[in-house]
Order: sequence, then C-alpha cells, then structure tokens
Amino acid sequence: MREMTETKSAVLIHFPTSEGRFIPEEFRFLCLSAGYQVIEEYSNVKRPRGPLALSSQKAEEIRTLLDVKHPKLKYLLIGTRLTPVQYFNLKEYFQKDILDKMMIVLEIFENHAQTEEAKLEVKLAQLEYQRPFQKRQLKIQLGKERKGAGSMPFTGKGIDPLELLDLDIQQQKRQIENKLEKIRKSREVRRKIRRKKSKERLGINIALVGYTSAGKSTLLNALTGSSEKTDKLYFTTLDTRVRRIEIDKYPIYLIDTIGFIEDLPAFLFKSFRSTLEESLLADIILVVIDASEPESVIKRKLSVTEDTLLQLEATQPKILVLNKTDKITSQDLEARLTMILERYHGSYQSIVPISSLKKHLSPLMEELGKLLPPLKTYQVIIDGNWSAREFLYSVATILDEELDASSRLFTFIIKTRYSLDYLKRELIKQKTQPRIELISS
Ligand SMILES: Nc1nc2c(ncn2[C@@H]2O[C@H](COP(=O)(O)OP(=O)(O)OP(=O)(O)O)[C@@H](O)[C@H]2O)c(=O)[nH]1
Ligand SMILES: [Mg+2]
Repeated sequence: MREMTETKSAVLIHFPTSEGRFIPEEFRFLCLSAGYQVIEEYSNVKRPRGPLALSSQKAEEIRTLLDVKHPKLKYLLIGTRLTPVQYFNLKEYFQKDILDKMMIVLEIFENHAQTEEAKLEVKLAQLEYQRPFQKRQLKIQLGKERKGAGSMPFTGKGIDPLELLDLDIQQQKRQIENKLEKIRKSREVRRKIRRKKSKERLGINIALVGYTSAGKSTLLNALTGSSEKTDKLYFTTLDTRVRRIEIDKYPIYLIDTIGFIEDLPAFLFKSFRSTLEESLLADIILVVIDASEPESVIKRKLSVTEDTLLQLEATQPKILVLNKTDKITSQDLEARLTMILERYHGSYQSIVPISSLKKHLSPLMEELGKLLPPLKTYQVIIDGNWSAREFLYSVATILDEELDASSRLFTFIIKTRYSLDYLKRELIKQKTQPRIELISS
C-alpha cells in the first residue's frame, strides 16, 4: 500500500488495444487506479512496433516535450504491452522509470489483493510476467560485464547465469503453487459446492461476473446486506466471496469475484483461472453491466465479458443485469434496452434493469424467484419432537400449527420450496415418522 500514499506523477502514452481499438480513458483509469497522478498524456494511434514501440519521430517529439515541460518526471506509463527489448530501449531512451500496461495492472492487483490466496496469485502472475524482462536485464548486464572483462567469462565453467535465473524463478513458482494448492483445498467455495453436489444441502449458486467496476460487489452488498469493498477504481475485488441469502427460506449462494478487462493477458488469466473457474461452477451467471455508459462502451465491454466466459467454458444459463439505471433517464434506458434486445436477444434468459446503489432490485428478485423450485403448500403431521419442529421452521413458512396434546401430535400447514422427498428424508433424520400431504402447488 506504500505506493498509494506517495504522489506518483506520471506522463502517459496511449496505444490502441490488441483489437485495434483506441480507448485512452481506460488506460488513464488504470493508471489512476494504480495510484498515479496523470500530468500529461500523449497518443500513439499506431500499434506498437519497432525497437521503441513508437516511431523514432514520435519518440523524439515526446522526448523533447518531456525535457522542456517535465524535466523532473519519474514515471512514463506506456498503454500497451511491451516486449523486454522495447522496455529497456525506452528506459534508456527516455531515462525514466517505464511501466507498461500489464505492470500497471499488476500493481493494482498487488495493492488490492486481500486474502492470502489472492496475494499468492498476484505473486505468481508477477513472476510469470517479469521473467522475460529479468532475463533481458541479465543479458544486458552480462553483455556489459563481458565488454568490461575483455573476453569470455561464461564459457565452459559453471552454470549459465540465465539458466540459473530460470531455475530460480521456476522454484519460486513451484513454492507458490504448492501453497495455493493447500489453500484451495480448504476453500469456502469449493466446500459449499461440493456439499451441494453431494445433495446434503440444496440451494442454488449464482455467480456475479462482468467488466471491472460494473457494480458486482455493490449488487452483492445490496442483495445480502454485507459490506464488501466497492470503489469506482478498477479491480476493487480480487478475491472470490460467497454470501448467502434466502428467498422463502430457500438458500441462494451469491459468488462475487474479479472483474474482467479488455486485453487481460493470458498469464493473468492463468493465475486467476482456478478462482474464476470455481466461481463459474455456479448454476447460473448474472452478467452485470454498467448501463449508464454510452452504447458503444456497453457493446465493447459485453463482448469482452462474453469472450472471457467463452474462454472459461462457462455454459450455464445467464441473466443480463443492467445496473446503474439511476444514472440515466428512462428514455436512455429504453434506447439501451432496445439495442440490447436486438443484439443479445437469445444469449440471455432474461434482461433486467436495476440500480444496486438505490436498491432498486425488484426485477432481479423476480427473476431469481423463477429460478427456484416452486412454492408448495403441505400438511405435515409429526409426533411431538421439538427438533423436527425447529427444522420445519428453518425450511418453511408456517401457515398454521396445532398441537394435539393428548396424542402429542403436531399438525402444520406449511409453504415451502423444498420437495416432499427432501422434507420427509430430513424429518426422518430427526427421528420422527412424518405424514406429509401436498395441499396445493
Ligand atoms: N450510480 C450508481 N453507482 C453504482 C451502482 N452500482 C455500483 N455503483 C458504483 O460503481 C462503482 C463500482 O462498483 P463496484 O461494486 O466496486 O464494482 P465491481 O463490479 O465490483 O468492480 P471490481 O471489483 O473492480 O470488478 C462504485 O463506485 C459503486 O458505488 C448503481 O446502481 N448506481
Ligand atoms: Mg468488486
């Protein structure tokens, strides 16, 4: 967190994304999320090419401007992924600390990781990303030493320092992977899902996914009354969280996790893949979008989200949640709904506008209700067993209850989403012989 408190003045150079889209606002926001203060921005509309990623003319132009306007500047932030060669060339050319887009994403991750698992995942991703850069740096160093020594220090004797570096990184990675494995074995999500799979408990699992900052955690908080961290900055959530709610005493597990972003590179994906995959074992996926953004942004972010889900092989049914509707007029909402229905009709089971912030959630609650088993009314007769009675109260709304004192029989009229078989099985476990009859469904 040290970086967050010190002022880090930076100049940005924007580049197009790998899809060729030019979205400087996103890179600017990433830099702000990593704690940089942006004092000037330049744009390179062409894809990164050549030894400096920029044309020599553009590089010269920026260097001159920096010399004149910001001679003391420390950070030059590059809005694309650099090769190690480009990275060290730029460092040499501008004489500044250079960070590329992925390094900035990693910095945000490092600042935001809270659980041990997320911290280890970030470390793993950092090791992975830094490896070619460290190798390049070592090569440069060795080149200099060789020149200094006149000739041949590393021929024949000993191990090649590059190989040694590789071995060291591999070892560090293995250590982290082992630790991660241990943590994952005891994870909450896995435990809950496993329990569900073994049919010991019922309920449905719902994953909240979407672009970073769409409002997933705010929605989780609004639905469950919890107080997970939310923020307009990118990548506020890095850890998978599971929270339970009940509708008519039927449990729903809501799973909140890391947001997506365009160009989220493969190595990052790999580090977070198992966390993501676990959350995607859910029965249904709520794709959350910020509906207050312009249509073109909505389309782009939705396509990134769809692509990511495809990569994760998530094939569950999906509900599209248009969040932040409090920020737009009803006409704007209508226009967006029309666009979305035209374009995405068919990909989603339903499309629901909500506002997590204003707790306007009823259209979503209605949809969630449809996912659950239907409510049924039963008559249940059990002998006077208090733990069986307690169980009924925990799974049903009790409409009527009578105790026949002489025969010590309870007669209940209950409304519940649980099946007759389930009720019977559980009541028998409570050492009672129930008589259950369906009254209406
Ligand atoms: N006006 C408005 N703002 C909202 C709403 N929902 C979320 N926000 C704001 O949007 C920002 C992002 O919300 P988060 O819940 O942190 O978003 P997230 O999707 O969890 O983001 P990551 O964890 O970074 O992936 C916060 O500043 C929220 O207060 C909403 O319905 N209306
Ligand atoms: Mg979040």
